[in-house]
Amino acid sequence: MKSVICPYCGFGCRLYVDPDTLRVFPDKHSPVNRGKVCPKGLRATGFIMHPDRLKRPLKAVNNKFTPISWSQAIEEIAHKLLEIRELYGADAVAFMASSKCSNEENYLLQKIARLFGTNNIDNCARLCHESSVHALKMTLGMGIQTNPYEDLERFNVILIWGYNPAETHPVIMQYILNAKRRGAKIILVDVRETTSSQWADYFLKIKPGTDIVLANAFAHVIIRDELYDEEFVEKMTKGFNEVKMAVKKYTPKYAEKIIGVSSKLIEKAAREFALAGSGAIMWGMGVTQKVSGVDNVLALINLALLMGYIGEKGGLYPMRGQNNVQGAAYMGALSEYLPGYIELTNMEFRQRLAKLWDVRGIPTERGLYLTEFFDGVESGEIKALYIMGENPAVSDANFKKVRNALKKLELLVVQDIFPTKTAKYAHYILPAAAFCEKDGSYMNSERRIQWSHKVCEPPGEAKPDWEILTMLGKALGLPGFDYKSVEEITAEYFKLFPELEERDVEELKESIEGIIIPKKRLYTWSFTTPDGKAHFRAVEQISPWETPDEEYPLILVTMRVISHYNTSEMTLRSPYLVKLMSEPMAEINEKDAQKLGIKNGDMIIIETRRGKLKMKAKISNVKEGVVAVPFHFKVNEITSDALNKAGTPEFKFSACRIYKT
Ligand SMILES: Nc1nc2c(c(=O)[nH]1)N[C@H]1C(S)=C(S)[C@@H](COP(=O)(O)OP(=O)(O)OC[C@H]3O[C@@H](n4cnc5c(=O)[nH]c(N)nc54)[C@H](O)[C@@H]3O)O[C@H]1N2
Ligand SMILES: Nc1nc2c(c(=O)[nH]1)N[C@H]1C(S)=C(S)[C@@H](COP(=O)(O)OP(=O)(O)OC[C@H]3O[C@@H](n4cnc5c(=O)[nH]c(N)nc54)[C@H](O)[C@@H]3O)O[C@H]1N2
Ligand code: SF4
Ligand SMILES: [Mo]
Repeated sequence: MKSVICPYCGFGCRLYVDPDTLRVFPDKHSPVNRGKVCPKGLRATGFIMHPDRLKRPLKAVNNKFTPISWSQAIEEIAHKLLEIRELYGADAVAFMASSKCSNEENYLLQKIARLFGTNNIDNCARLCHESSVHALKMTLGMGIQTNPYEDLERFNVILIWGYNPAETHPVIMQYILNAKRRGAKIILVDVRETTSSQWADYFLKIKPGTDIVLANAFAHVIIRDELYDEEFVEKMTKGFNEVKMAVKKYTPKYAEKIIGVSSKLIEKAAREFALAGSGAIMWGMGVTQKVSGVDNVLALINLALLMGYIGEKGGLYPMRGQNNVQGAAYMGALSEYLPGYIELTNMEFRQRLAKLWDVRGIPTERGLYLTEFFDGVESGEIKALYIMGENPAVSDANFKKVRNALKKLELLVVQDIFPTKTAKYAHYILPAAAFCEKDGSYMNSERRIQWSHKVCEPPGEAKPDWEILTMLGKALGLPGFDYKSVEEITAEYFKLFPELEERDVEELKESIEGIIIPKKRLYTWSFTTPDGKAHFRAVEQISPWETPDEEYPLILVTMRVISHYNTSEMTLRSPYLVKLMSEPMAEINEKDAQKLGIKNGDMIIIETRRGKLKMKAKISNVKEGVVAVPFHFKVNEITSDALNKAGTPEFKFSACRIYKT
């Protein structure tokens, strides 16, 4: 049996796959999943044999997809890309990398983009935790999770905010529940009761978008009652006084009116957090997918800094979503950073890259964010889009706008394992090998690089993404695209990072532990900001883009369920998982349902300023005024596409109305 890394979430479970039956078994020796697996992981190979798998390169001819040879497809794509560069410049082309693909594959695609001459390279981190990256970088120095999962078991309080791990990273629950068994307290903040909230000692069900008010109220209590770690604040941080002034008005009584949670519960939870002595803060999309996303994260970081819950005494856990979203970003598949989150203008690193890549220059201007690509098409700035393993026609906000833009492109290439909703608009579709059909390395949320081994052959003529990109790089005439094996690419990216420079690829392949970079636990002594201090940032409440009004009085919130995964291209083709949920339902509060005469199971229309969707209603314990819909199907037809400072859409707040059909 060969071991692979689970192709779903960013927790990074190691699984064994039987090559004959494709049955999956969790790895007992993995320090990550420790013998556990969730329902998706257990059926990780469920979609591999699906008849829809792409098997040959296809070209759109007279509105029909016609098979074409690999050599012809690559030659024609390269020719068109070069022609567009000649006519409009390199920035007329944009590339979407894939959080589903390996480090090597993401490294190659960003290398292609930058050697081609553009920083228009991005991945779905933009739709996800880029707000966390920006906030962590400006306060602590690095935009990454600070501590390993194992630390969760020794902290005395775990604050879980806008994050539902029991559905989205199920196996991490064993760490959280081990902590709870040991006596740690769990404080959970969400806008609805969730599978995770059943484990909370303190559950604060707030109104959507009021997170800063609550976090500032916590800070108010901590400062008012002098519970903060004076020594840590004095020696290790800057900006405390600004926060002290800013949170003065956020008394628990003031917060109660805005967030809809009693001041007593706010007081109790804040004191529990502060008096614990050590603690983790874990957060997810309820925090980041807001126009206030970056500031929401800053407000949470302030709480950790007040208590010194960082390094040994605590950790910040922006739990990464996709199996390799951390790796894609670390490999440089972001339009504002080079590999290792290095600034585009960092001369020393640019020289290192140029030497390794044997080129003179790399573009310095920030590229467009993935979420700006489509406006770029609309304005005529972007003419070609190369998409590897990403499905924006479903995953991006207000997807009618996205689909209109896709239609306008002079060249759209989609490299995927399935004919996705995005592929419908493609000029060329390239068939890729799936996770267990190729070798490569992946990085999980705790920054652990792990090797995933090839178990079986890809279907038909499908090829590993790194092979496809090697052919493309060569056809574009870029230097250094002679890779004969994936290991050669691993060895190349190892050279970019000081912690990996001396490491051996073979050693990584054999290792069950993998390698954590830059190190297991960050900030035990100092911070990586220019002055070595952590920086508080005072933040004020920011209103959502669309506030509810008479016409659209309710709030549409989107979220995930355990059995489906993102745009569900994989899970809807996995027979067992489809059985668990084949259609979405809209969760509404009992009081709202009564007012509107809606009963459990009734068909309703959800309408926003962008359109309507029909689905069944499910009466549940969501906050009054909230309509909560799983995002895996079609909800982005009607979501708000307002962006925050980090380029992330406000997927979790659209004004809406509902009525019975
Ligand atoms: N089963 C499954 N697992 C997955 C995925 C999947 O699609 N399916 N996707 C993966 C990916 S890419 C990611 S990024 C992660 C995401 O993992 P999570 O962050 O856990 O994902 P969500 O369910 O989108 O959002 C978390 C919670 O935010 C809450 N929320 C909404 N609005 C607000 C608000 O204003 N304030 C607060 N405090 N909470 C709010 C929602 O009710 C929801 O319970 O999951 C990963 N794991
Ligand atoms: N309303 C709403 N919208 C959201 C969110 C939300 O919470 N609410 N969450 C956002 C978040 S956090 C994220 S991360 C995005 C996710 O958005 P996407 O990344 O667009 O979603 P996925 O469904 O994960 O798409 C991955 C694609 O990769 C393909 N694939 C799988 N394996 C391989 C491979 O080995 N090679 C290649 N080439 N392709 C492969 C799959 O078939 C699939 O088409 O969605 C965002 N959209
Ligand atoms: S927790 Fe995540 S990585 Fe582990 S088996 Fe489930 S989906 Fe896969
Ligand atoms: Mo994500």
